Amino acid sequence: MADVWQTAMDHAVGAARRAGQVVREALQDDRKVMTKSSSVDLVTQTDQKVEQLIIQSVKEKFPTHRFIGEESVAAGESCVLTDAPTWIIDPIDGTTNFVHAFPFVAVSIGFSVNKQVEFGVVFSCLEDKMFTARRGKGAFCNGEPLQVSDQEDIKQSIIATEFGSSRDPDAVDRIFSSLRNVLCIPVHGVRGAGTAAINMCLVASGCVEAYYEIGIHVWDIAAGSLIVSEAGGVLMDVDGGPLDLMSRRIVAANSRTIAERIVREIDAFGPPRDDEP
Ligand code: LIP
Repeated sequence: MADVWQTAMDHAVGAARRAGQVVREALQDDRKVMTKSSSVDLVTQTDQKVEQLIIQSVKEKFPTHRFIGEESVAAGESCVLTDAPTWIIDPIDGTTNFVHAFPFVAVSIGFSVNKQVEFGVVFSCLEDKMFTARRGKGAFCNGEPLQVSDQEDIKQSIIATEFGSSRDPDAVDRIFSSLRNVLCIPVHGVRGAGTAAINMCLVASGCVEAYYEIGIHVWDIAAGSLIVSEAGGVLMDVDGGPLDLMSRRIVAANSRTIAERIVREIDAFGPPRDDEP
C-alpha cells in the first residue's frame, strides 16, 4: 500500500533543512532575547520567524492540516491534539543554547494523525545531522539506520536529563532529588545537551541509555519520541504508565528494564498539562 504520509515527511525534511539554515545564519547576528512564562523561558525573533516559515510552507502544500507550534501557542493558539493530521513544531529546540551559542540546537517537526505520531524529523542544525523516523519503517541519521544501545545494566549506563525552565522551589527540589537518586544508583554519568529533541536522538543513536524529564512540552518530544521507538527504544510516563504526549513528562530509554529502573528513582510531579485550558 502506498505510504500516504511520505510526501508530507519529505516536505518536513526540506522545511527543517531550510529552517536550520536560517538558525545557523542567525547565530552570526545579534540575538534579541525576550521572555515568555518566566525570566529563564527564552524566545528570540528567530524562533518566531522559523516557526512561521515552516507553517507557511506546510499550509501552501497541505492546506487542511492543523498545527501545534511552540511560538503560536505562546501567542495564544490552542494546544489540543485532535485526530486531524497535525504538525507539531518546535522551531528552535534549545533556545537557551541558541541564545548563548552553546552548540546544540534543533528544529523539531512531528506529525500526528489520530493522535499517533506518523513521522518525526529532528535537524540538529549545528552538527548537520538530520534524524528521521517514519512509523514502522525505522529511524535514521543522515540516511544511516539508528539502533539504541543494548546495555541492560543501568550501572554501566549514561542517563540524559535537563533542569528545565521552572524555578519553582518545590519543582527544583524534586528535580534535584530525582537527579541525586539516579546518579547514586550509581550510573556512569548524567548528561544533558540542553535540548529534549537532541537528548532523544542520543538515546536513539545508542550514545546514552535513557533520557527523562518533567516539564518539557509536546513540541519538544513529538518527533523525538518516534525516533526513539523506531530505533528500538521504549517510551513511558515517569510513573511507569504509557507516555502521554501532553503530560509534560517522559522517560525514553533503550529498554524497558532501564526505563523501569529510572522510574523507581523519579520524584514525580505534574506540571500543568499542555492541553489544559
Ligand atoms: C527546552 C527543552 C529543554 C528543556 C526545556 C525546554 P525550548 O525547549 O528542549 O531540554 O529542559 O524545559 O522545554 O524551549 O528550547 O524549545
